[in-house]
Amino acid sequence: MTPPDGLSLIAPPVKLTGVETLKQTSNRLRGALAEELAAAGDQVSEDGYNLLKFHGTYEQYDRDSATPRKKAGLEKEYSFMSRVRMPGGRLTAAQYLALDGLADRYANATLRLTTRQAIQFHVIKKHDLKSAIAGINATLLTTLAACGDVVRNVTTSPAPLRDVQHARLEADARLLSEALLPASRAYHEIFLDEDSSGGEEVEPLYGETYLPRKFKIGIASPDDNSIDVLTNDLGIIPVFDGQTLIGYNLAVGGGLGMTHNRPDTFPRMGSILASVGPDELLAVTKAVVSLHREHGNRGDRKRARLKYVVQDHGEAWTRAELARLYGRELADPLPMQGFKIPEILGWHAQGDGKYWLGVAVPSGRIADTGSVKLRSALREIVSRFGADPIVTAQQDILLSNLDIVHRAEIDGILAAACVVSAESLSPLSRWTLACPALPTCGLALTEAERARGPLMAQIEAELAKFGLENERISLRITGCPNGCARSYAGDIGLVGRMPGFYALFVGGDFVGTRLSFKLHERVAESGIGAALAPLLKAFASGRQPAEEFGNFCQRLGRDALLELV
Ligand code: SRM
Ligand code: SF4
Repeated sequence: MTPPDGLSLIAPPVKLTGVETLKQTSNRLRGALAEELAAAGDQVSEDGYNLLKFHGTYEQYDRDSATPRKKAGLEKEYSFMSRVRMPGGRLTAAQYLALDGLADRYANATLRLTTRQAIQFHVIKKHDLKSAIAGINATLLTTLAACGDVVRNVTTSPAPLRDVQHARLEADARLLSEALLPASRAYHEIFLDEDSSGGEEVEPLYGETYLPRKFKIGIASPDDNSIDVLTNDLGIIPVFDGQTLIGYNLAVGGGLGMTHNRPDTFPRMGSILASVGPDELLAVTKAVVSLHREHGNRGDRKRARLKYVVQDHGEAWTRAELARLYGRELADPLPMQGFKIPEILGWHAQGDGKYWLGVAVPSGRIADTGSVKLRSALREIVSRFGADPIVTAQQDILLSNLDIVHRAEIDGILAAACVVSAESLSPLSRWTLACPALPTCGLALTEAERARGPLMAQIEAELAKFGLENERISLRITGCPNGCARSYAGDIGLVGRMPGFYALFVGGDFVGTRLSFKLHERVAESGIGAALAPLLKAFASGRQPAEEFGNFCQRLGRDALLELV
């Protein structure tokens, strides 16, 4: 097997962005981070901010208090968000309990499950950051490369079904996640006090400027596309004949972020370009990463993702160039079944005598809030019954490896904590994602997580009017166009446009194979239900048998939908 070509093929860009120069001059991501973290004060420098991302951490500030504090002549309240890299969202009970403890000790007493099966800590103070990260590493987890211009946390279908197919998904996610970590020991030196050997360090895959931008990998069985595999830079779809793996289909160039008023930026679903055999996954993945490394735009970070390489050069070129980097011909995509998304919340048999319980976590925020003691209930179940948690890309949690004899007791713990059971969730609530947005996200234009409840309530009221309250519809809410809750996939997308206003997207599909389109540029937060009402009314009366809402909107198209309004 020929490895990807060396770094000599990187074409010198016309004008590098500042981040490119920083990467190159940072001594493999070290910069002055160690000194900055040890220094007084609650902030790091701009270079420190950019380098910290590679180590899984963002500097943030409290957006709620920023304006009043400014008026009072005070500095913003700075803190840090750290993201734990967990391939496929898999954790042991002991790891979960350790993270839960760290949330009290160093963060804001919440654990935030992400849309990429990771866990985030918010509001870590600078003087606690090193201890928090050391604590995470003590559980044999890491924040390394959870953010930054590298391969991020690898996602995969979450259900802990104990069969050959699911074992393969998990093993592949772990393999790729581990193999594609940066080689630099900077993280271990800065956060874990590892002695520097002083030897020369090479980054065989990334080179000294790493990737032009983040790179995301998802691996999905067609039976469960809850990770939206086609929205990844590289989507991998294993194809089985019975229990035998015959190969992997490769979807290249997916990604969702876009920038308002930059029509040359857009969401894109990955193109299923080729397939490889069962033993070729790691080598071909390195080739796709190299494709990004060599051809991604290093002069414009807004247009630096692999999706623009694929879109600009075309699929035929991409496949040929990928084959060149891979060093051999690529096979055509294998025939595969259509994508599905099964229900995995509630109780399910794993197939090995054990059970898992899927628990809904609104916006992925594990917290004790008012009468709902979700965090305490999960802690009790994990510690008493040894459940190994799995974070889903729908921001929920699966408690695996449970004995069915404990079912009544576990259900009782959740009920006593006022946690809504899977059976009692409204279908809209079941399938709604919202990004963190305010107050932590520096890029948020509107609320998302905090507006999830009120926005859902508006839409549910309209659904009820048309007898659609039991309809399976996915809703994704983001506070800006970056699409962190995958707002351009799924049935309905609400995308923060300006404070109090959302762009309304419809016409994607529930199983994540098609992008939605923008129906309205700006809808006031209080008018979302009203904006959807005519569409829901027409859907209730004019849908085809078994037609889903997104497919209905797609069939009618934007102009016809606007006429309904
Ligand atoms: Fe994201 C930036 C949160 C999944 C596209 N994302 C951010 C930052 C770090 C804001 C920033 O750069 O300052 C957000 C931190 C907010 C906070 O307070 O925590 C943030 N993104 C999230 C999470 C936590 C949302 C969630 O509700 O769970 C997800 C963490 C995933 C993880 O564990 O790694 C998250 N982000 C996504 C996804 C969805 C996915 O990957 O499945 C996307 C769309 C797919 C894609 O990448 O195109 C996404 N995030 C972005 C972008 C736009 C990137 C682009 O190239 O267009 C940004 C902005 C950027 O990178 O400059 C961004
Ligand atoms: Fe922040 Fe925008 Fe991502 Fe929401 S979609 S977390 S507002 S970057």
